Amino acid sequence: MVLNDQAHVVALAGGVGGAKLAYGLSKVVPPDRFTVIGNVADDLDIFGLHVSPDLDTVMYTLAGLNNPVMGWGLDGDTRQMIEMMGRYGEDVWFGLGDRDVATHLLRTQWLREGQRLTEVTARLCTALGVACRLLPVTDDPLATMVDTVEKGTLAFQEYFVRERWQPTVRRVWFRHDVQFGITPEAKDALHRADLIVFCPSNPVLSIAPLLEVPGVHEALRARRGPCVAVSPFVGGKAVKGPAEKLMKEMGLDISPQGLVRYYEGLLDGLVIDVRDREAGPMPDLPLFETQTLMVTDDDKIRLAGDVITWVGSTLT
Ligand code: FO1
Repeated sequence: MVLNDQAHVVALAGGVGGAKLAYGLSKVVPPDRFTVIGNVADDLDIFGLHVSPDLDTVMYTLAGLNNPVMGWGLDGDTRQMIEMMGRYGEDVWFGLGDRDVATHLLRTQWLREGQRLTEVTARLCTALGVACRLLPVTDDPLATMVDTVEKGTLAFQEYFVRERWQPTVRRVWFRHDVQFGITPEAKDALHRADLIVFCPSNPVLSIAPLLEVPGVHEALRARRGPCVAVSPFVGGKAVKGPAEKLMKEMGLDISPQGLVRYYEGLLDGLVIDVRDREAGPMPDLPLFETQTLMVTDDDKIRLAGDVITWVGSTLT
């Protein structure tokens, strides 16, 4: 790796694409120098449990335990609990695996005992052998809300899972208390970062909620090293999920130039897929073209290594 061996790397991640690059980075950056800051705005309370889907997707992926087909949930998990809920007549649109429930039971119990989500996440990660740090961006309540044409205002998981992201999106906004903010741990990680990477997560649904938290923008603007994004688009299309559909509905430009504009001057460089090298006018900042599709673990590690090497040779 060309980036100095002592460099601290922070990844901003949410969802499956973010977790994949986070996994790759965890294999090329020493664990004591690598931190993932995760989205919590798609958390939900269901059946009395506090579920943090994005933190869990990253945690399971870093632990090598994720379901490789869906990208979220645990590999080999079963659905007996949720089937029994169905027999009781419950509307089980949000699928919790039997072993996955253990994570939510413990998280819920520890939160009720007064531990912060940061502490709870650290305990879960340590138990699963995750050596790097995974930090929720905030310990305060934060919820992504989606205003749709057909179904009115929906909570994030209602839009994403129950309605299978089919309703037309008018606006995405965030519900939170007046007082909310970045955790001291996430703030410290951003301040010490020599490189910040926006993972190829959905810009509106995964990265924007992180940027929304008071303290994050300020920390990014005061960054001491470069901040780069890996585009979530390949050949002008989202690899998975609603990013392309939703951004078009919101009138946002999904080209590399549009992505740089969406991140409002926070980027020092952008990584795009080779298939997007002709995708309209290119932004006026350093660009790195490579294969960004991550199917195998080798793809994730290769992309992470390429990003680190490019930053080290071009931006530092
Ligand atoms: N995604 C689905 O499409 N359907 C589900 O039933 C579902 C359940 C689920 C349970 C736990 C968990 O950690 C994630 C789960 N996800 C499910 C994924 C999740 O909704 C999304 O990946 C993220 O929230 C989007 O970033």
